[in-house]
Amino acid sequence: MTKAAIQPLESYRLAKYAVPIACYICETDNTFDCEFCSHCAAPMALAHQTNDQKVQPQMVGVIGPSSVGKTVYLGMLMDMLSRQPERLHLLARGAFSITLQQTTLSALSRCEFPHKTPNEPDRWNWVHCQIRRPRQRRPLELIMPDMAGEAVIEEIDHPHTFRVVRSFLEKCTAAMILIDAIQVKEGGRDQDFFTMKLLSYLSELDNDPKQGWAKRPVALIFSKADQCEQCMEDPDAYAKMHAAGLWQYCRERFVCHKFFASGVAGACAARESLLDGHVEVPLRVEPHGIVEPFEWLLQNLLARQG
Ligand SMILES: Nc1nc2c(ncn2[C@@H]2O[C@H](COP(=O)(O)OP(=O)(O)OP(=O)(O)O)[C@@H](O)[C@H]2O)c(=O)[nH]1
Ligand SMILES: [Mg+2]
Ligand SMILES: [Zn+2]
Repeated sequence: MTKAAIQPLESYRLAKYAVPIACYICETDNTFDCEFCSHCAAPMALAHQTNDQKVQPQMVGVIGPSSVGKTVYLGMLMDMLSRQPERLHLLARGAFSITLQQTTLSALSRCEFPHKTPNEPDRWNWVHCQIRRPRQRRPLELIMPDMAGEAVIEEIDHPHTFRVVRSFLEKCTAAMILIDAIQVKEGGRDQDFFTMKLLSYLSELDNDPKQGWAKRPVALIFSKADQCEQCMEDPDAYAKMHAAGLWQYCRERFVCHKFFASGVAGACAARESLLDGHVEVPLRVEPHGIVEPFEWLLQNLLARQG
């Protein structure tokens, strides 16, 4: 025998599904309980975090090929900013922002570099933070994902393969482009070519003469400059001498650009591992030139806002 039971009708729950939430990156409508956008795979947490804010966050791209040092740079930048409130006051929003800082710093403290960023966009860390400079009343909200270099290259070579990369770069108001100083020193032209390809992709995304990429601030950062003294001393002269094509291209097409040099390791050694082959290990952590490009970018973003 079965007893009669009262089954409450919970159809009101369905009502929530009738109100879509737009993805912050590609603006596709999603249901309220989606974790990642069904179109571009960006985290819907960004849309939820920004939904009730007066100031909409700006997006800044940290771009470069695989292994150029984006994860190390961004993780170290977050860590340094969160510890120097007198220089720039940073407030991280959402768990991702802290995860990136945590994984980078815990790897460096074990004398290792962090792992390669996976290609799947739903596994990237999207840094979302609030930044306030001393004597600045209104804070800036920024979103800076740690994208995988391979995904960016794939999108540039075959547009529309990584929708999230395209939608994000269309909306960026500034970019930090990393260039491997060691490879440039060794005479390889790949870094030079890749950066020019990336810059021409950006110009084509938005070629508006006033608001387009030609006028947006672009910081060109030589990474791993701890291994290249000449680059650390004068990054602009280094670019002119070792990446002349890129240096000239920037002068002609990007009004607001500047070359920088940064390095996180004081000294590195090589280790042979059975699983990973040749692995670089940082023996000391001595960050140089990490905050400067970011400060320059902020100054220019604020100047553009007027
Ligand atoms: N000497 C030195 N080596 C660095 C530095 N930053 C990164 N590296 C080296 O570059 C490698 C790649 O760094 P990542 O930050 O993982 O590179 P990435 O650009 O995030 O690469 P993807 O995740 O594949 O896009 C590290 O494993 C280190 O061997 C640095 O500041 N100095
Ligand atoms: Mg990475
Ligand atoms: Zn989306």
